[in-house]
Amino acid sequence: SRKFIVAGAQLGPIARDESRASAVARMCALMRAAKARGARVVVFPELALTTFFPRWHFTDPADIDQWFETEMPNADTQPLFDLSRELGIGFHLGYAELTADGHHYNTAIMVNESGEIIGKYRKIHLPGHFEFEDWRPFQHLEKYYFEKGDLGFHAFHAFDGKAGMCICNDRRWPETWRSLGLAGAELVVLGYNTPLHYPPAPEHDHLQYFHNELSVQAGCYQNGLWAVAVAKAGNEEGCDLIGGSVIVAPTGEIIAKAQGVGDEVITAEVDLDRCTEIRANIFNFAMHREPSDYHRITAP
Ligand code: CDT
Repeated sequence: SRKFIVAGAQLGPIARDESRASAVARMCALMRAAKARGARVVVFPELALTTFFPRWHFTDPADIDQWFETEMPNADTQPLFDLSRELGIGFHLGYAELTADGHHYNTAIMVNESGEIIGKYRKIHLPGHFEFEDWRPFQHLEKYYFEKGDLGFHAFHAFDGKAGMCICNDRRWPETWRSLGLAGAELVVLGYNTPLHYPPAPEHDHLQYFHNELSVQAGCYQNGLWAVAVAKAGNEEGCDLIGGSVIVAPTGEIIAKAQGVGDEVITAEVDLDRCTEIRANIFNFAMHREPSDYHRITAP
């Protein structure tokens, strides 16, 4: 068997004026707590270094780029990489990436137990809207700030198995999970910033936690893989973000769940060999998938 302990490190709110150094110090404390519980890898949320800035409309390029990282690691995040190497624990981190040639992405990386980056993903399903909309109590301008990710969905060798990544809104799309499942991912990690209030359809507000679990549990079961899904949670600058970080088994069962909306570590033992229970049986892709009838899924 390939058993090890995974951790999710949910973050409570990060204030607009909170420094990256402060957020990183909080994450280092959570990394130590995860290691103390025996974790081999700890998963941090989407855009974990700053407040969720797409809730505001910035127009000056300098005001926009202040939220982005031009290097990874950099001076602010180096302590995470150093602690990873010192403790021998991997981590997953979401951040806003500005490339040398001027592209803006909502990005996540996977780092191994030696503090080395072994995988990178750029968010493909960007939710929200392209322009400022004055009727909203807060903005969700991901389509304005970020370009669609250009790295695709893929799985890479990590932790004696194959891991994959997606980010927040990606988890709601079955195509994300199936793409990662077909790539052979056995463990999918993701972070999210999900407002409790959804202004275009407020009648769904009470379903936000349910839809988070529904999406992750279905993705795991239908593809026979493990997932760690981790929130940035709590009341951030007047906007409530859901918590509910979960670790989910290939059976679709939730095996660990955060209790609050603050900084909190959850852990569970995963056995990557258990993916076979699903993949060799009900979702044996080679035997039972019928892609010749799925053409609408990839048609534009
Ligand atoms: N960060 C992110 O993708 N959040 C969205 C919010 C809903 S769409 C405005 C999500 O899918 O959780």
